Amino acid sequence: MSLYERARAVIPGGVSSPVRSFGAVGGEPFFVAGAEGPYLVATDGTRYLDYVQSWGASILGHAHPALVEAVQRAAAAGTSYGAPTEREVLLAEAIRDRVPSVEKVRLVSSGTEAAMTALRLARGATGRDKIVKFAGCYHGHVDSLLVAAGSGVATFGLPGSAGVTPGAVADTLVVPYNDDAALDAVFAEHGADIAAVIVEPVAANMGLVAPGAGFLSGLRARCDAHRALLIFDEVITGFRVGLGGAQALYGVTPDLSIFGKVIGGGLPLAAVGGPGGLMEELAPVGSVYQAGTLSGNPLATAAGLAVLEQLDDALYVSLADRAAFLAAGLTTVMGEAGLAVQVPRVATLVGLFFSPTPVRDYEGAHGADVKTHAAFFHALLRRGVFVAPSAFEAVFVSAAHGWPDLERTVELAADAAAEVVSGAGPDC
Ligand code: KE4
Repeated sequence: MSLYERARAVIPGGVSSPVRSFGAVGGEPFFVAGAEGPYLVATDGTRYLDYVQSWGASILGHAHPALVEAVQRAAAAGTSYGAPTEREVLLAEAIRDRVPSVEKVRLVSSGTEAAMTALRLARGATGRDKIVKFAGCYHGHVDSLLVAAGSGVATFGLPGSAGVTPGAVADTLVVPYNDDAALDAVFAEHGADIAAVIVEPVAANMGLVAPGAGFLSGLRARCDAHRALLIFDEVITGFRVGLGGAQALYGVTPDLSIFGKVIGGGLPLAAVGGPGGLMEELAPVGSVYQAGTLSGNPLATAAGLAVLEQLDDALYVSLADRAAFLAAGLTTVMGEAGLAVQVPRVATLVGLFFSPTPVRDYEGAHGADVKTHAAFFHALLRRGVFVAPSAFEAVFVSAAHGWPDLERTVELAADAAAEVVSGAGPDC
């Protein structure tokens, strides 16, 4: 019996998160035995150049020595206390010191928890019920946000999810990303009832879709005009596109921010941050309840601090240069092979759409050729390069991806593209 068969005998789909199942691209997922730097090592010994990087968490690459040492040292002193520790203070201070809009931080264990907390906080602070989200943006599997979400749901084309009740989404308004007119209409009709707008300031769960010129500043202005709160979901962009996240990159200040992935160094840690007055609406100071047994976990805070200590402007410049090289290389070799692709880039984030035209929203993303994307995914995988097993994710370059790795990736992409065009690859 294969490991995958054993896994499916005891875990739904054999995976702990749906996108890992390769359901969107076909074939069986490989299982990871270990990882180092830019590489994953599968249980069969195959080494893959990894551009998933735990969905963006491993910005330094896998098993960075400083991170490993910090977690090992923390583990030797216990794994969880259920009592406050200095490292939670240090990590909260490190986030505050890097993100001007953040005066106070609540640590949680996942991006979903952070999104859920931010929504409840916005509703509690404003006394309003409605939340606006954007089609194609994914904020975790919060019941009220699983409506035309991106990532797993978008990949499987589910309009929402079974098990989410009409009541759970009754106060959720969904508008197309980059659509100012739709936003104006929803504010015109519901403005007085809107507690908050939650947005991925750079969408990375419908593939990579950048905010159009003025989109984020327009969102800020509309929220101000209607006294709604603006929540930036920076679970991917936070500490990824730059030290201050997308809010620094675009110069737009949200009322609340949520972070994850990078700040946990691959351990379960996420955060909600914002102005002190607003954040103190949270229990135990305020009346908005929120809690978590493992929140601020001592291993996760050790990992997060170890990562943040390594992140400086020079690293982001270098990361953006590598992302730019990869984006340009893919654009060239895929075009030369005769594939119609869009390879958007936002700072250190790269996307890949099999589309003749640029993608600006969820509808455009779903107009892309997911069949060719799947064929290309497998052609790359056979050549030892692992990108997201979904057309609706981003490509993550880490600080461990050296120039030779990137050059090799472009060469292999050219070969994979030629195979896809020739139709010579095996069916998956
Ligand atoms: P988690 O609950 O999975 O830690 O975070 C949810 C989340 C929130 N906000 C954004 C912008 C996110 O991208 C995510 C989760 N990202 C996906 C991949 N794009 C996680 C991968 C998975 O679901 O396995």
